[in-house]
Amino acid sequence: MSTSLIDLRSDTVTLPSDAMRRAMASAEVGDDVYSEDPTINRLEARAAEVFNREAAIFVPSGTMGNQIAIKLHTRPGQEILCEERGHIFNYEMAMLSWFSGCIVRPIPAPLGILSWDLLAAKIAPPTYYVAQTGLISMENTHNMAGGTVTPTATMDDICVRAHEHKLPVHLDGARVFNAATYLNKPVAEITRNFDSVMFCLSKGLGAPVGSMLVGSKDFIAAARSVRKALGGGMRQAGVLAAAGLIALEEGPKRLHEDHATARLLAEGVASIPGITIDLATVQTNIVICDVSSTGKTSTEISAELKSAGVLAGTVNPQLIRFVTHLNVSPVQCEQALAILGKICQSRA
Ligand code: TLP
Repeated sequence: MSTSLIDLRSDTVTLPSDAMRRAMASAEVGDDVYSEDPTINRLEARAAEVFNREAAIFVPSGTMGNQIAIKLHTRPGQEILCEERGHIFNYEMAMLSWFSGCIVRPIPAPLGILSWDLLAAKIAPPTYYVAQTGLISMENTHNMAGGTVTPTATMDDICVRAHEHKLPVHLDGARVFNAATYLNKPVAEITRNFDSVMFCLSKGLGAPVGSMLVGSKDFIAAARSVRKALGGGMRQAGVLAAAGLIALEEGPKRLHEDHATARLLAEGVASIPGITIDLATVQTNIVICDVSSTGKTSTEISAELKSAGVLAGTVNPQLIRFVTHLNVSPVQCEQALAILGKICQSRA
């Protein structure tokens, strides 16, 4: 058995390829706060083209991309509708309250997949004494629902109907290329009706740093100001954009491999006594399973996995998360499964 670490905590752990490192070393750079970094300008133009939008902006992280969008779409005192396990609500340090002065009205949805009916029931009535709904934010794939994919027709329906209600819709598309791979459609098609889309270069696509926010020319011009206010003006960051360009071109082509590895892992996990998993949730590169019937908590199991060289994430005391990516092979997943099987056999 291999003694090297098998890191299944997240696809954020991916390491830049040799091609990325070479491109980074030779990247042409300039001061991006003056919009003079040619590599960043190329990346932004290419992202806008891939998403069939007017413009795009490079941001240091997915969190910053989401929070810039939220700031621009809302006013203080408004509510944001999102799925209850959404990243913007649970993992972005309450920045939507802190920075934008909004609160979330969380909505539970089966498999994390919202529908217009679920959302419509939570839109605030237009009375002067309740906080008004300012934004709908969707997540595709849905991370904490297990990487599930919202179908294109559902996303289109939500966006069109939200617009009829004069509500903007933002997409947290941190893993939107995984959704596009699952749906076998271009990202431009599956995101066409959103007012803004954030996607990460630094997850399954393999770049070391960076995310993009795409939208209209005016929206992205305003985003440039908010990014600067947040300290996200990164100067000669073309060294990062050079890797981002490779991630954008090459990354999506191999995501089906991560999905196949996740399926292998999920099926193996499903056969371990004491672990339960709904295989229907395993659509992309995330595997979330319930370990409560093993007699151990997810923290205990993850600590035992770690001492055997396997890194996994815990969602809560019952749930463990494994994420597949370009730096983990099917063989390593088989090894991780064998280790997990042994840990679950030895009851606490
Ligand atoms: N997700 C991370 C953790 O923060 C949970 C992970 O390991 O999955 N939207 C979604 C849907 C995300 O999953 C993440 C990161 C972000 C936004 C934020 O991206 P970063 O980490 O670049 O700020």
